[in-house]
Amino acid sequence: MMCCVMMNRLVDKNARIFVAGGNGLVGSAVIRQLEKQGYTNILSPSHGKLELMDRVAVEKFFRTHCPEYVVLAAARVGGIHANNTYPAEFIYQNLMIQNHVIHESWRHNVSRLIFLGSSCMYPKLCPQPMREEDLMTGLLEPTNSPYAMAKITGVEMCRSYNRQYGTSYISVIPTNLYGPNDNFDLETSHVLPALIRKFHEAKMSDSPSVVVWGTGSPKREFLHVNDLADACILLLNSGLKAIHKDSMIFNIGSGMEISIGELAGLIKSIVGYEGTIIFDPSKPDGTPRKLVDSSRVNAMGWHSKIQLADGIIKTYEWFLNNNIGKR
Ligand code: GFB
Repeated sequence: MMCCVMMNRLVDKNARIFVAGGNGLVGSAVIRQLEKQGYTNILSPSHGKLELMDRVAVEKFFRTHCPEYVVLAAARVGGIHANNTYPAEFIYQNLMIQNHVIHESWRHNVSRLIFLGSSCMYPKLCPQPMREEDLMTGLLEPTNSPYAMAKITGVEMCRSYNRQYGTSYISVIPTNLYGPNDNFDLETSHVLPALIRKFHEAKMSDSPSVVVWGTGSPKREFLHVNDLADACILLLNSGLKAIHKDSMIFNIGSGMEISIGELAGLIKSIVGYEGTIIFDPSKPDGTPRKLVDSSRVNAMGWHSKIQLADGIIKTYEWFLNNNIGKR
C-alpha cells in the first residue's frame, strides 16, 4: 500500500544541500549526480573538518551553514568480516552520527532529509523479495546485527520525527552497492571490490588460485552507486509527505540476484584471470539471500540503468586508474 501524498516540489538548483559522508562510496556518488543535474550549492565538509560524532560540532555546522536539504550518507560501513570483527564500533558510531544529523536537521528546519539504511536491516530469513513492510518482523543476521540495529534505529527516528514534528524525512534501503570510491581493503571491504582486487593481484603475480570466502552459494543483489544516487535525488525532489508510518521508506535495488560463486566467475573473466577459484567454507556466508522489492520506487519512475557486467568493467577501470592494489 502506497501511503503518501505527492505534492509538486522541486529542489531549487541553488538550494543548500548537505551531503554527509561526501568522500564515501554513496556520498561521492550523490555529489557527482547532483552536480551533473546542475545543483550548485552542495555542502560536504570532510571528516577532518566536521566530526559527525561530535554533537557540538554538528550543531555549530547546522547553525552556521543552514542546510535546506540533507542526504545522510555518512556511516561506519564494511563487509561481512569488518561487521563481525568490530561490532561495538559499528553500533556506536552509526548511532552517534545519525542521532546528531537527524536531530540537528529537525532543530534547524531542514525541509527534507534522506537517510541511508541497508538491506541487512531485514530479517535473516525474510521472504524474498523483501518488502518495506517486512522490517522488524524477524531475527537479524548475526554477522551484522549491530550495524543493522543502528540503521533500523535511524529509520525509526525518521518515522518518529515525521509523526511527532510533521517533518518529511525519507529512509532508503539500498541493496549491496558498488562503484567508484569503494573500499578495496581485503579485510574490511564488501565482496565485489574485494574480488576485483583479489583477481587483479592474482593475475599480476601469476598466482595459481584465488580464495573466495564462504561456500559461494549465498545470493546477493548488486546496484551501481550512480543508480542509487539518482534514486536519492528523485526522492529529494518528490514532495512526498508522510501520512502513514511506512510510507516514507523505499527499497532501492536492481532486481538482479547472483550467487557469490557466479559473481566470482564474472569478475574473474572481466579481470582476465586464468587460474582457479577455491572456496573457503571456514569463512561466514552471512545471510542466504537479500533481494529487495523495489516496486515502490519503481512506481515513482526510478529504475536501475547500469547492468552488472558493465558496472564491474567501469569499476575495474576506476580501480586501475586510481592505482589501487599492486600492479
Ligand atoms: O559483501 P559482503 O562482505 O557482505 O559478503 P554481506 C557477501 C558474501 O560474499 C558473503 C562472500 O557470503 C561473503 O562470505 N565473500 C566471498 C566475500 N569472498 C569475499 C571476500 O573476499 N570479501 C568479502 N567481504 N566477502 C554486508 C553487511 O553483508 O553487506 C553489511 O555485513 C552491509 O552490514 C553490507 O549490509 C551491504 O552482503 O554479507
